[in-house]
Amino acid sequence: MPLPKAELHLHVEGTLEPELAFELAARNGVTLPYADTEELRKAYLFDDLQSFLNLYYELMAVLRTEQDFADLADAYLTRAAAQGVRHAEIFFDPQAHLARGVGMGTVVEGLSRALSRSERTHGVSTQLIMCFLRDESAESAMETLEAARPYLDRIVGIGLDSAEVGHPPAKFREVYEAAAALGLRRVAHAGEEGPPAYITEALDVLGVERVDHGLRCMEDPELVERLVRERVPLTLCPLSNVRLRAVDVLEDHPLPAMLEAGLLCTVNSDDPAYFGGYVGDTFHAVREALGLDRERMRDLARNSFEASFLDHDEERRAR
Ligand code: ES4
Ligand code: ZN
Repeated sequence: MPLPKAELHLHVEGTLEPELAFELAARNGVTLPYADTEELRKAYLFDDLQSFLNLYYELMAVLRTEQDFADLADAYLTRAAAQGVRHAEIFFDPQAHLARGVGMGTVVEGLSRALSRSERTHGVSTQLIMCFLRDESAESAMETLEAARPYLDRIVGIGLDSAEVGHPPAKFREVYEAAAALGLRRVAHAGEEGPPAYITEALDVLGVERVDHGLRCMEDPELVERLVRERVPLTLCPLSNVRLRAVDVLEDHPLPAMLEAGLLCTVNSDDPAYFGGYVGDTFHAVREALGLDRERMRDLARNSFEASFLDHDEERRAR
């Protein structure tokens, strides 16, 4: 039996497996510039965050209807449930869809179709986190928040993702303030490719309560001390870090040192179709590569519930 766990860093568009990409392409009359799933799978090799993002955005062209988004989410939930996930806080990137003429309603209603029955069909509770693309403008983020207003009963919080370097958190101060005023929870990617100062800025300027990745905090001992003291959760994605070359090999991942430092670390899959594993596969890989014992693996599973947006009663039911 896999350890029961929560997944807190998962981009639903990053769960698009080549097989489903071709199925949706055929259904929607979209032509992909790849002969078959094998050729597409070979394109899932990246040098860095940007080369991954280029393919990630290109393949989204196959997602057009509510049913496409429902099928995508349902395929993820099926795999996640099989790997012990009991609760998933799922990112989506509305701007990438709005830019292609796919409306906010199509995306949210489609995802909700799968998410609303997930507890019953998969035993997985779910929440949705709407991410802003940090390489788009602050005005665009604000317009996106406006477009989401009719759907906020389905959205627990906001996040910030896409190309990090050159797009510091402070660029999004206003939209984060507006989201906070609407009662939304706040997280942001920081310290994946960007410097430790972006982590500090996400905490101080955006008021995030959880940091996505946060890997590069290890370069700043004072920041580590603060994250430990304030018990700020980090949603680490070790397989993503290897595939996007933030670390050379999994054996070099700082996760053991981060746990040793007392950081509230969680382990997540990020974009599992692209990075070689869902969250159970990721737990298995870090245990093998980093020699973590059973107790450390249990800590990681426990941390995932503590770092989630579930309240204590919900947490107890999900574990
Ligand atoms: C992402 Cl790994 C990663 N980093 C930043 N933005 C993203 N969007 C999807 N995956
Ligand atoms: Zn991510």
